[in-house]
Order: sequence, then C-alpha cells, then structure tokens
Amino acid sequence: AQLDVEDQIETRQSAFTFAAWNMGKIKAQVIDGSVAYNEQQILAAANAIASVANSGLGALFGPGTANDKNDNTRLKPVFFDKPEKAREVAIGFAQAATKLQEVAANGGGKGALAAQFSEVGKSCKACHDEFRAD
Ligand code: ASC
Repeated sequence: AQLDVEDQIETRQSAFTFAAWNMGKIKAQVIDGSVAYNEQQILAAANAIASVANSGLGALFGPGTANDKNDNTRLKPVFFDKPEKAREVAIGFAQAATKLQEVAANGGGKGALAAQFSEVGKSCKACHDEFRAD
C-alpha cells in the first residue's frame, strides 16, 4: 500500500540515514583509515547501500512530500517539475551503488573500493545539489 505523506518522508529519511551510516563505515576503512580495513564489513556495508539504492525509493517521493507543503523535509518542490532529472539521479545512485557492491563482492581491493566509493558519493551529491534544500 502507498504510505501517507508523513510516512513517506519518515521512511525515506530512515533509508538515507541507514545508507549514510554504511557509507561512513566504508569511508572510515578505505578513505580515512581510521578503522581497520575489513573486506567482509565493507561488503556488508556495500550490500546495504545497494539495497537502499535499488529499493524503489521513488514510491517515497509522492505528491505533497516537498518542503513547500511539509516542514519535516528538505525536498525542494522543484523535484516535481523535473521528473527526468529525478529519475536520472536515482538511476545514478542505483548504478553506482550496485557497482560498489560488485567491487566489494569481487574483492576489488582498497584502491578500487575507494574509487567506486567516491562515485557513489558523487551520486548522493548530484541529488542533494538539485533537490535538497540546505
Ligand atoms: C555520504 C553522505 C552523504 C554523501 C555526500 C556525498 O557519505 O552521508 O550525504 O556521502 O556527502 O557528497
């Protein structure tokens, strides 16, 4: 069933928070080096991010869920005027996250993981720049 407006916002925020937590784990291990490199933990995190990115998030961006109608979200109303751009950034996130999962699953190593992690981060930023208020 389609969620109501509040539940769409809450659910998508949970999804992005969970993805960000997993991004942070990979960052700590392959970018910052503040946590010991652990391929199994990185794969688990990449799986989680890919799951979020491929979960059909569009169903959580229904009418009335932008910040002109609801104070609980930073989604800009322009989101609803640019459906092709919205699709593009969503596909970009899904493709980048799926590739990160593949690199992790194939034991790509720290350098390859770092490179693809950066691509996923760019896909996050592409949506933020276009559709998220500060
Ligand atoms: C993250 C995170 C984001 C993105 C963004 C990339 O880890 O929480 O929102 O990457 O910072 O530019």
